[in-house]
Amino acid sequence: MRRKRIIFLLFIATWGLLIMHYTTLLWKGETKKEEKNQQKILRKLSNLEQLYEKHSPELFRHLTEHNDVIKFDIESYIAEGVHFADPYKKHAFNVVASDATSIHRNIPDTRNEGCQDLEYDGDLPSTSIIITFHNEARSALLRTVISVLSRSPKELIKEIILVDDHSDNPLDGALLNQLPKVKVLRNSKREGLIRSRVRGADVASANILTFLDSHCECNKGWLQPLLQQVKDDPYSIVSPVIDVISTDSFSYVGASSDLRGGFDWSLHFKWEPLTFAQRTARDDPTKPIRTPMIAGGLFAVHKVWFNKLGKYDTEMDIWGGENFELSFRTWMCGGRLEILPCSRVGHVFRKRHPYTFPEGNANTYIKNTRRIAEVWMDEYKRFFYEYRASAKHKPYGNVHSRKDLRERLKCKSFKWYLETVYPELKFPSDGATGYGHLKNADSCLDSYAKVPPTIPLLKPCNTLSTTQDWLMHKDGKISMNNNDNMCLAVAHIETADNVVLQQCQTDTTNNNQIWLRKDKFLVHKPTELCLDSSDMDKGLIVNICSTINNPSQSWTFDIEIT
Ligand code: LR7
Ligand code: MN
Repeated sequence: MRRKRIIFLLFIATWGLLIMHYTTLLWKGETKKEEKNQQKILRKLSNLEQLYEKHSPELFRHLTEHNDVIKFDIESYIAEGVHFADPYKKHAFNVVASDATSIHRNIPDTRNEGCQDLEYDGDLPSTSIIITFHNEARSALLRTVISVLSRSPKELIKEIILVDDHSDNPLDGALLNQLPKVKVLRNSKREGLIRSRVRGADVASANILTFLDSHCECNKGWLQPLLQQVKDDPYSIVSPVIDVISTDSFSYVGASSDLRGGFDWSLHFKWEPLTFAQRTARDDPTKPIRTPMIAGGLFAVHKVWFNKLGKYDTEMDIWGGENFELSFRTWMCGGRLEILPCSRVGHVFRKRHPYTFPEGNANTYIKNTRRIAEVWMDEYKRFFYEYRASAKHKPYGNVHSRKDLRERLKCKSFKWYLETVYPELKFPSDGATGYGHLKNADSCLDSYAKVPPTIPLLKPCNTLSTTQDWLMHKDGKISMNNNDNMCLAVAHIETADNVVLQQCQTDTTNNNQIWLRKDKFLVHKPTELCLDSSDMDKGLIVNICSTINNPSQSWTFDIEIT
């Protein structure tokens, strides 16, 4: 019995010893692993510290002052991004080159020399940086954020808001939460850059919002000019000069600062060189350049003004057009757009969209641009539809709330914008000098019947009617714009009676269809009589031109090009 007990006790003791032994071993192993990890992290940290100290004492100071030093493992963050055999496939730029390019490198200071002497207020307001992204290359996204941190005075960056527009990998954004000042929001579904920016702007806590694309690199001193200008003129929306980061090599190249933003009638943005006159009028190359349009991705704006102006049209999807909408709205509703030559930010300009458009690329662009044309371009939208005939039949949703906004802000007309802000925009070169309704008092000339000779009538103006759409050509003919090839003429020149519509003639010796514009009069060339609506029981007539301002002889087209 005793022996049995002893054996049992020995058995228990052996087990105990064994368990103790293995626990120690396990514990040791764990600590080893832990130690290894620590060492790995330390190695990385010291690498990073060295890297920062060497390349960017400024950034290093910035990050260490922040206390949450460099807990961020840049190498693994980038390495764990998605990589395809073709380096251009996923991002439409060379991601291998981006990955191989230091996250914080020296780039040329591309500013005009005069910029270095400029001084800024010591109490500039701070800003919230808003960057939206969808499947951005990790190295490009990180470089954007690091360049903001390292090349901006610390106190001027309130926060960096990253809006992850439902990227495939939520970690692309989430991991960046560890960086100083960074806050990451993620959309639960793909919204597109417009709604994403509004989401970012709505949570921003600084008084000034600064938007950037997710593949940028802020250059030395980029922020102060933007903040100073918005501080001095809170109604201005300001952009940096956008330098070029090569899609192939990722080298950083300075762009010309003698450019401003413009567009064509199909609503495509383009850079335009300043005219000779504009350049010579600029005595100081560091001064802001007024621009009819901004490229759209990189700009600073006072938050109150951004909100009052109506943020963005959040019914626009994915990509495109929002910069037109913002630019027209800003100018027409009392603001200004400027490019500041002393602020420089690099951007990777791509040749194609690397992401999908759930409704199709063309449909989305047409929907977005139609919304702009319908809300902001007044009678000039006809030129947009002339250039994009297919747009006329594409759905664009409901624009009531944007029209209400325009009403509420008492915005000026598109005509004002063209005349005052963008007189350089050429009209379509179809040789017409007058377009649209031909108005007399409150009525509009209407050609209803189609069989010649037709007597045109005056009817209530109707914006949808194709029988009220006229063209006055350079040669003096006034024709219907519905391809019927019908021209205004006097029925019998000898008796100078009714005005009718006839088949347009190419015979240049016959000038019965030729009208001359004299102030508000339309003078029939051969008879020198004026188009007159004083006796509409009879129909439209020509009559002796009055010397006083006679309403029945006063005619206006929607658009007149002089
Ligand atoms: O669905 C999307 N969700 C997003 O968050 C699609 C895009 N995005 C992000 C994207 O990751 C990027 O950060 O939105 C930003 C802009 O998209 P890009 O880079 O594909 O656009 P872009 O540089 O080709 O286009 C220019 O025009 C756009 C019109 O909608 C926007 O205004 C962009 O911000 C704008 N970029 C610039 O102004 C930089 C200079 C380019 C020029 C000229
Ligand atoms: Mn971009």
